[in-house]
Amino acid sequence: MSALTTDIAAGFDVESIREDFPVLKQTIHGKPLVYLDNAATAQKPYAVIEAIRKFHEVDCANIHRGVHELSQRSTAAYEATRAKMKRFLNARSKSELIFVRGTTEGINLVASSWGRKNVRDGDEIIISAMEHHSNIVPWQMLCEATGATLRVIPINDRGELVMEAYEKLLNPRTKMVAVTHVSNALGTINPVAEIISMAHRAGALALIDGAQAAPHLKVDVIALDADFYALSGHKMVGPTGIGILYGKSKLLNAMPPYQGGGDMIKTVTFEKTTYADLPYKFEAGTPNIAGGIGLGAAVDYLNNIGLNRIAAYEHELLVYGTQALEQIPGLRMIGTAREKAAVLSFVIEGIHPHDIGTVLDRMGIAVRTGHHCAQPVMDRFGVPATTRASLAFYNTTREIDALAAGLRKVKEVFA
Ligand code: 7TS
Repeated sequence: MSALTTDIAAGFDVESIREDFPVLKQTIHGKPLVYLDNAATAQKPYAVIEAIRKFHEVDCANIHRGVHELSQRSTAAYEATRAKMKRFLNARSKSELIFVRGTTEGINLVASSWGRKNVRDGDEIIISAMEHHSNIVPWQMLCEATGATLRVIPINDRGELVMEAYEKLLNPRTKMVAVTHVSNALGTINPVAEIISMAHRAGALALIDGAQAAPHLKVDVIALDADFYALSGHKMVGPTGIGILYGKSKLLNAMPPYQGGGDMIKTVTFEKTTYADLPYKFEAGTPNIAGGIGLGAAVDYLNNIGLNRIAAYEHELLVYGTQALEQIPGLRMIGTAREKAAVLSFVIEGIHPHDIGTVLDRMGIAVRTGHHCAQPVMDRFGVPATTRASLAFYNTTREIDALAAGLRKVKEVFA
């Protein structure tokens, strides 16, 4: 069975943590649910569910506008999350944290607002070959609109960025380097501090897609010196429809608004509108208030366990899972980076991933199959799709054993 050896992971009481997640207590097709699709979205603890319920039951009002008690309570709870996110990411100021729908909207905000102002014909944007579509398409759209060129850092057979190739791509025309911190399809943890400092030396800015990093490892935007950092609440045990874009205030201040509307203005006349200060300049309209409050509860929950302990425990799961799956004949792991988060993406010779996923589902095991919104990664490894088990801190070695047994069964079915 499991051998949880590291000091930090030892004493990690996963069984009591699981008690906090009601969704995990059910059976699917008569079998205990084994939820291994955490990179798509994480499950929510009672603390998050309760915070959202309390908002709707007790405090519900619009924010930033009422003198009445309920509006003041809602505003305080919503803005408390901004303060929590400031500490969570170690930003310098709350005003550097913009509430967005998620990572996708955060990246689109930068590509659209910063991009249209700063990128011209002949400029270059660098991304990598392991990006999620949400860190490819917004930059492609910017390039189409401006005449800039998209350049792509290649990846090696393990699924790591080829840093020498990145060095060669950088030049005085490079305006932005946008890469993922952790790959959703491969699990690779990229050396983002180095990537950012190389971008800065070339005179470019750097945006980091933190969708898969923020739930699994300690992020410090000052230590990284990231110019922009985007994340999604729903992947870090918070609700859907809420996320954070961090940006350095001097950059955000110089950017035009992304959307116009209520809450983002100082004064409006038909002749001229003046915009609100940060962060509100980028927050037009009534936001996802319940989601923002739920995200605050999620961050408290993660902090109570501790990101370093989460990372250590999940690493133990990764090692255990890699060993378990590698013993299955015909299974090929896609993504074997030396620095890796707990993502097990693989193909089995002769069996389509969708068939694997369907048979596993009948056993109560939830995995994702397909291209994981990272089609260029599939092309790079010459596969149409993979099966992906993505782990979280509430998963257990017992569940990995169930996955391995399930895969043996899949092989029998399709033998
Ligand atoms: N970037 C990365 C690295 C991601 O993994 C995802 C979502 C996104 C951006 C987009 O996040 P959103 O919250 O704005 O949708 N990744 C996945 C996945 O791996 N399976 O489903 C969604």
